[in-house]
Amino acid sequence: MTTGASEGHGGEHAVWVAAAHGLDTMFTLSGAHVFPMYDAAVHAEPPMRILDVRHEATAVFAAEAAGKLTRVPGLAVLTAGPGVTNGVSAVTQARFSGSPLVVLGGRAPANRWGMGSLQELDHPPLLEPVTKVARTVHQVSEIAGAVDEAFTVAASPHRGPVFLDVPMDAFFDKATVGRPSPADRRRTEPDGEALEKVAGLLAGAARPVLVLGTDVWADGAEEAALRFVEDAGVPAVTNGMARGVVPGGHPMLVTKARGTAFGRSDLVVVVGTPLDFRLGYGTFGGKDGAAPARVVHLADSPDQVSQHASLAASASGDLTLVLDGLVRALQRQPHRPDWTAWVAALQDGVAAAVARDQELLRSEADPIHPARIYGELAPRLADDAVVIGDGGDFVSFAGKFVEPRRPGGWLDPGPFGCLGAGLGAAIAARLSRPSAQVVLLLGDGAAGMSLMDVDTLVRHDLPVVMVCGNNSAWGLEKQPMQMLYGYDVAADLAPQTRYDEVVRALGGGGETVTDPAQIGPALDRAFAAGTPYLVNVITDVDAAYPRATFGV
Ligand SMILES: Cc1ncc(C[n+]2csc(CCOP(=O)(O)OP(=O)(O)O)c2C)c(N)n1
Ligand SMILES: [Mg+2]
Repeated sequence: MTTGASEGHGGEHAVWVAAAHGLDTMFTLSGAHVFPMYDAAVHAEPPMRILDVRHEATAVFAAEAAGKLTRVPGLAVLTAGPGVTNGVSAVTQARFSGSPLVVLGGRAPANRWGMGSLQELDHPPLLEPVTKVARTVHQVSEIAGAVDEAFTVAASPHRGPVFLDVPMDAFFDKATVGRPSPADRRRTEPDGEALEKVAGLLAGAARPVLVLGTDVWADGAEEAALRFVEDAGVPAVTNGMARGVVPGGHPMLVTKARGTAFGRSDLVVVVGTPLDFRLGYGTFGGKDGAAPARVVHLADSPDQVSQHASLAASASGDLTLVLDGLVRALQRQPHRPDWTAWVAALQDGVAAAVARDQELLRSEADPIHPARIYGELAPRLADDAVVIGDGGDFVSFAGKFVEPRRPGGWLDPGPFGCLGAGLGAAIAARLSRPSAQVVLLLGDGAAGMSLMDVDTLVRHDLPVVMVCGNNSAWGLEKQPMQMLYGYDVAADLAPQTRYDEVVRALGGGGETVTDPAQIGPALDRAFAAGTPYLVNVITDVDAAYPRATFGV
């Protein structure tokens, strides 16, 4: 649908449409090929914020994180050639995580194509494998429609990135176009028979477990998911953006007993996340002589249902409709099994894990054990805190020790596992959740990939608390190499680098901590600082995360 017709250049068309889709910010790094986007942002009513960063990866990571947090596709604007290629890893991360994202690239002018103008690169073939759609918009008159479609496609299940580039001559050109008004979101009904079958499997299960993943949040099904957990009485494990859907401390949250839950379950129902390495490729059960578990996969769209796992049942559609439909189908089952003993056993497992964790969380070890940082941080986090992980072992410890109390506040790199997303995600979090605590957890290795964008936090007055777990190593690679070869190379970083001094040099604040008793007070100063502030905690390189899988 379109409303009214207005004259403008290509950038104006793109900005009108982005604003109509709810956008108030573009993430970018300057280049003449995309000047029309800036001119349009400056003159828009109200103006669109231009959040200019120091590396295009940060721009795209920020737009991806904005998409994850707000559930409206984020917008990154990249200049032609190296601007676009610098953004490719972050686009790929969005593809792997199903994050709604629109990337608009500049492009060398069509009227000189083939003559060797600056940065003349045909981007879509590079982007095509890592996006839902990647194409060139050739005419100024097509920009509004193409951008409207890009936002719609990026936001439709299964979500992901869309890439468009616009030749410079078309971008600067003028046309009169109607302004598209975004189509209403359509919800796909799941197949009723498929839900009946899943309900039958649940009614016949003795030890069911529910797994909730990122798409539960992305699809807006967090309330339905909690209703399902509470009405059906199925214990749940959460991962990705679904962490917090079942709040930390909730009696049905058994993430801390996931080894027993997955190992002894006879029916695992996985919702909104792929059956990948994080979930043992969809093989569960078999612990202590138990039979293999049956597996049900519920996804936001048919192409997300696992092709490799052997499934007892599956369904796809809008995840609220799926989960509410399942509650009703379960109510129609003649027998509802009694899962009390199973749930109680898992709750005992959770209580035992919580008790075991206490020792590490309070560790007085010197050098500092990374767990102690979370012993200090977790009690200081408000319910609406946004916690971002960018690193190896340091972030794995966070996954173990930080249990969010609300959904949509946990940002990890997802299955693509790309280091360097941290500063971009922190920028987006600060903008999307203006009054919430924003905490960025950085491995020292990861910190090196995006720390220069503290400059962006400072220039745009975006206070963020950064905590660097500084073990002077690429820890998550050092330990496996030791295990495999008995030695390691390319794994050590300079000892005790003062990343806090880097932040201070860029206009923020920070301090280095070597005494476990000083972590808490340093965090209090960081939260009170009102500026970007990095607490650089020197940790024990030998305190490796106890890992069951390396993801292959
Ligand atoms: C872009 C990118 N490069 C390399 C890797 C491989 N990798 C995964 S974890 C890791 C080590 C991270 O080190 P650090 O951030 O210091 O965290 P630590 O494990 O030491 O706590 C590396 C190099 C990756 N995941 N992403
Ligand atoms: Mg490290």
